[in-house]
Amino acid sequence: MNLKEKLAEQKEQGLAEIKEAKDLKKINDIRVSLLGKKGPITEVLRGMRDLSAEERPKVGQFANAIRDELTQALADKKDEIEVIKMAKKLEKETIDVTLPGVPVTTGNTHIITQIIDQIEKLFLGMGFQVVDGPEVEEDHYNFEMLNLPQDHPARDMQDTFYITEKILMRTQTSPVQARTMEKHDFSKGPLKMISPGKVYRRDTDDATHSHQFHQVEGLVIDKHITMADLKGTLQLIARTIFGEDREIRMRPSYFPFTEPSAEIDVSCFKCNGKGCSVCKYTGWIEVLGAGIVHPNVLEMAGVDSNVYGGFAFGLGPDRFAMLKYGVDDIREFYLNDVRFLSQFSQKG
Ligand code: FA5
Repeated sequence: MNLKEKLAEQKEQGLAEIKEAKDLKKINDIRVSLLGKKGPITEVLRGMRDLSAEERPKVGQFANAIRDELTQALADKKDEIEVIKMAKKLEKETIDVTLPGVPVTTGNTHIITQIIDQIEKLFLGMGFQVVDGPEVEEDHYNFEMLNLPQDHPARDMQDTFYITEKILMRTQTSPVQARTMEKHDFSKGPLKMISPGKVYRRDTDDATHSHQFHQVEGLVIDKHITMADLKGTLQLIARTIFGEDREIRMRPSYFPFTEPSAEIDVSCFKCNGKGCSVCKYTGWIEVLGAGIVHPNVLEMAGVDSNVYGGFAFGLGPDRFAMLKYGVDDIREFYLNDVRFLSQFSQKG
C-alpha cells in the first residue's frame, strides 16, 4: 500500500470514529490519537522523506487536505454534541414562570424623614432654597449672632452639650439663619430658605421632649415683609401636614432674635383639644416658634434693617410626626424598633 492509500484509509477510519462519537471526551481522544504527534497521520507524513522529490509535494498536499478534513469533522461533531447537551440541559431546567415569586422586603424612610421631605417639597415648590448647617456649632452663631450675648438670661432655656467653651452642639437650627444671611447677595433678590437638621438640648426626656431632636428653620428676608406673610406661611404648613381639621393658634412669645415673637400650637390629636396627659391638659401641643426678624440680627449679619425685614420660624418635625400619626411618646422615634417604624411604610 502506498502512502496515499494509507492516508486515505486513515481518513475513512477517522471519519467513521468521529461519526460514532457520543461525548466531548471521545472527540478529544480521537483528535489526539489521529492528529497527535504519535498519531498515524503524523507517522505517515514522517515517511515522506523516503519519497522522490517529485512525489513529495503531491503527497504533502494530500496529507494536509486530509488533516484539514479531519480537523473540520472533529469541530463539527463537537458543536453537534454541545448543542445536544444544551438542549438536554434546558429540557431538564424548565422554569414555571407562573409560580409566585419570593417577596423582597425593603425598608422605608424613617417617619421623621418623611415629614421633613414633605416640608422640603412644600417649600421648594414656593421657590425656597434648602440649606444645611453644622451640628457642632460656634457659640458665635448659635447665640451671639442671634442677639443672645454672653450672660443673656434666655441662654438658660437652651442649655446644651459643650465641646469647648465656645464650641457646642447646636440647640436650634436658627444659627443657619445668620450663616445664610451673611452670604446672601441681596442685589440678586430676596432670601427664602429652609434648613432642616438635628439639634441638641439638655432637656429632660419625657413624652414630648428629647435631648436630641429635629428642627426645620425657615427664613424670608425681603422688603415689606409683615406678620401677615408669616401667618399665611404657617397656616399653609399646618394645613399641608395636618389637614384642614386641625386648629392652630398663635400665642405671643419671646425669642431674642425675633420681635414680635409667637409660639404656634396645634390642637391635640389625642383629645381633640379637650385636655389629656399628652397635651398636659391644655388641649394644645406646641410645634413651632416664629416671629419677625429682630433688626439687631439683620445688622449683625450685614443686612440694612432700614431697607430689609423678614420673618423666621423654627418647627419641630418630631412633634409634627406625633400629631400627624397619633404617636403619644416622642421616644418611640429613636428606639429603632422595626415593629413601630414599619407601620409608617405606606404613609407620608
Ligand atoms: C426655637 O428653638 C427657636 N429657634 C425657634 C424660632 C426660630 C423662633 C425662628 C423664632 C424664629 P423652641 O425652643 O420653642 O424655639 O423650639 C422650636 C420647636 O422645637 C418647638 O416648637 C418644638 O416643636 C420643638 N422642640 C423644642 N424642644 C424640644 C424637645 N426637647 N424635644 C422635641 N422637640 C422640641
